[in-house]
Amino acid sequence: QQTLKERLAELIPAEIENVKAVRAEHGKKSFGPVLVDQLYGGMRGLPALIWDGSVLDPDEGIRFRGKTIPEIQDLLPKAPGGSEPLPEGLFWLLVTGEVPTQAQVEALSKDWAARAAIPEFVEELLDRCPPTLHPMSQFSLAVTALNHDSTFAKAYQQGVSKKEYWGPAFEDCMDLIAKLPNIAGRIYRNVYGQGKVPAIDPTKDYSWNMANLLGFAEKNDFVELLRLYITIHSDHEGGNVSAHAGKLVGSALSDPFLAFAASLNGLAGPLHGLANQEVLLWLRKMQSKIGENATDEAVKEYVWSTLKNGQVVPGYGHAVLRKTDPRYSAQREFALKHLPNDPLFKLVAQVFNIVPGILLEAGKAKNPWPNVDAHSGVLLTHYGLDQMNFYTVLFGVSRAFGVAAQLIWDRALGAPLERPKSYSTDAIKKIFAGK
Ligand code: FAM
Repeated sequence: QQTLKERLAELIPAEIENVKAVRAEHGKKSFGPVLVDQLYGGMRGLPALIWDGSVLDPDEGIRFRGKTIPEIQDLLPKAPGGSEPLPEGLFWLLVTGEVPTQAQVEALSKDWAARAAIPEFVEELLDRCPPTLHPMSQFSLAVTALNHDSTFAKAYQQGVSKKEYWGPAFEDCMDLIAKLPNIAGRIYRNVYGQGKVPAIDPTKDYSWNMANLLGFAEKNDFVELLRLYITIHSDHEGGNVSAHAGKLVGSALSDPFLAFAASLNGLAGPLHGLANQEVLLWLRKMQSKIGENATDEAVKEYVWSTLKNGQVVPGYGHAVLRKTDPRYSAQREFALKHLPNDPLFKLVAQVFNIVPGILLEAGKAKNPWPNVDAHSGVLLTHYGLDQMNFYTVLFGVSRAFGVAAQLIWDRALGAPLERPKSYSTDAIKKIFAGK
């Protein structure tokens, strides 16, 4: 059966023509006014990017190539005896827009297992990091160092034609995804002292190997959780910090390793991917303050104290979403199925009943509902992965799927260097004086 690269090669010419036709017909049309506030306000809602892999509806949440998370869980191939989607299938869908066969997904698992080894100097780089260096900083420096063997960088130096950029970019993206488990696993074992990094098992899927590198492969439910986790954290349309950073840096023809390292540095921010660590820290701090089985009243008071201290309630709110994140709901379903009596799950449910009302009453957050990070740490903790400073590394492993898919298509469609215009406040005053 066809490989992903062969299928992609067939799809690219038609998409190039499709974009050409859309630009010919609509290229000179306007979305409407850009408001001065958008220049100061983080470009909220500013139409500025193209990405076909996923689109985020404020009320409905994410759709991967038009499919909701429940549809993905239903449609994508699963592991033998498993019920969660295999991330290999999600990557195939993001890249091609098509649902792959079981055999195509298995071929991807094998291809990534074959590409999984990381250079010895990168292992030594990680081994030299003090355990006090945050896992995300270690992650980012190791991914940057993979530039050493970049197929794209080499091809560019050899004068590859721009029509062929997508081929070496594809190879780098496959190598990137394939090498993340060994990097993440080494960081985990170095920082948390779990000893020697096991070998990749070429007969197993990506999530099983990721779980095994963390020492949790014998917990089948954990492997199933990782399959769901990597699937739902992979992509969240093009404008979030990690997706956009990757796209921006890639637009300078920095290779996918350098581009994804930029994504990781954005994901390491507490308002973005680090929120999954912040949520657990916040829950633990709350428990140490008001006890394990606190009353609703006590929880309410604690939430208000967070806001009064000028801090955000981690795991709640979103720049685009205006409803409960379906990525939260998917995790809640998993918890109801596998760990209904977990005490931390019960606390997350209690917080879910309390926080939105308070955020609404406080009246600032445009979205008072939980996002993906409100639930993820609780699931990982249940199976024993309770080192919360590592959580965003797992988010990063997953987000590589979305960023890589986008980098491949940007090179295939000849996406140009990104260069928006900036203004000084003096200029704003001059331009709009009296208007
Ligand atoms: N707790 C307290 N205040 C919040 C809040 C929250 N959860 N969410 C928003 N606000 C505040 C926000 O700080 C802003 O206050 P100021 O005017 O004083 O700056 C006001 O409400 C309006 O903000 P907004 O327009 O509703 O949200 P933004 O689009 O500016 O920001 C988030 C979106 C996600 C950064 C924001 O909701 C937040 O800080 N949430 C907590 C951190 C978090 O969970 N981030 C993870 C997001 C997740 F999707 C991801 O990327 N992994």
